Amino acid sequence: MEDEIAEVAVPAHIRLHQQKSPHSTEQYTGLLYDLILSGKTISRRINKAGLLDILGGTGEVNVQGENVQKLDEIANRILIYRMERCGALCAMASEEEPNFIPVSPEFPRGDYILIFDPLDGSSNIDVNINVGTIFSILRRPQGTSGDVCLEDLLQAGAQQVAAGYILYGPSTMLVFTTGQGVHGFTLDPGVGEFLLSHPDIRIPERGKIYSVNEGYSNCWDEAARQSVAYFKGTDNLAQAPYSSRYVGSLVADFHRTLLYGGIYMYPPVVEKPQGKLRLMCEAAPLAFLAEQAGGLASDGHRRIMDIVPDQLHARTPLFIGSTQDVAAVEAIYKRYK
Ligand code: P6P
Repeated sequence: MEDEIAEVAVPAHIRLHQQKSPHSTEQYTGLLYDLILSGKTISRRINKAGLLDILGGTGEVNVQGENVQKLDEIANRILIYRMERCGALCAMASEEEPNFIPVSPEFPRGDYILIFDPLDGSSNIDVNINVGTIFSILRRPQGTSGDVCLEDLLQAGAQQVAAGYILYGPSTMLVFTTGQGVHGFTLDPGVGEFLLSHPDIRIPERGKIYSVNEGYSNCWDEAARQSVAYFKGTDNLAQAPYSSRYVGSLVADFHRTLLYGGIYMYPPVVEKPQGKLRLMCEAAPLAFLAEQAGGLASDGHRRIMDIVPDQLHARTPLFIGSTQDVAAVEAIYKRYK
């Protein structure tokens, strides 16, 4: 059976699962194909980065106020160039770009909107730690046509038609959902295809690992402090302290949480009451995956998928992972409401 699973590439898997999805259009399948091709191209550039002069920063600062790493910019350019030609999109938005990108009329356009973080965790690039591309796919609102306006992009995560990430690490993995469960594919460089390696991923109801940057604990609100104390103590459902793991790349920390269970937390801090992570290109796509795998994603009070962004680069606190672990945090936040 193992060999049979390993031979299922993404196109065959999409055809199999898309039959049940309202988005089984050729446009949509083409969108996923070009997104996957972009991931393979980025993976090849990352694997060669140590040999070519593309490590390090460009000296520029992005819209988030973060230093732009060369591979950040390369990944951003690869995705924008390829995806504006895929024929399925009317607009895109990148974590690296201040404004959304309408697809030029010179290219075939479609009904989908792609939101992405081209290379999440980029501060880890120079020390060879996992980084990843996170993507979210929306449809343009029913009844709209022609040029896209910003309001067409500002949709709650519950409106996503697909979401996923490509994790560049010891192996390159694609994990995505189209609303029919969560499936993981591992890139076979010899074949040049992502092959099904993790069918129907389910996140354990409760884990044994918590993931948070405790360096900011003096800046957290009391609810965040109590939440972390819950996982470090014995008064939790496991009746034992959880292990602490924090890579500093959201995609890597989330991928571990998805497979092993537990919780990833990025609480608000005094100077960032909305937290650091972006709602549309980080929290919402991962929330879609978490829920499709049987987990939860919350800002402490609300389901991430219910939050309607008020701006393209809206930020949100994030508590995501096993149902029982996220529910425990929400119960603590309820006490401090
Ligand atoms: P901190 C990377 O910049 C990122 O957006 C996520 O990948 C990561 O989880 C987080 O920031 C790390 O932030 O404040 O702990 O360094």
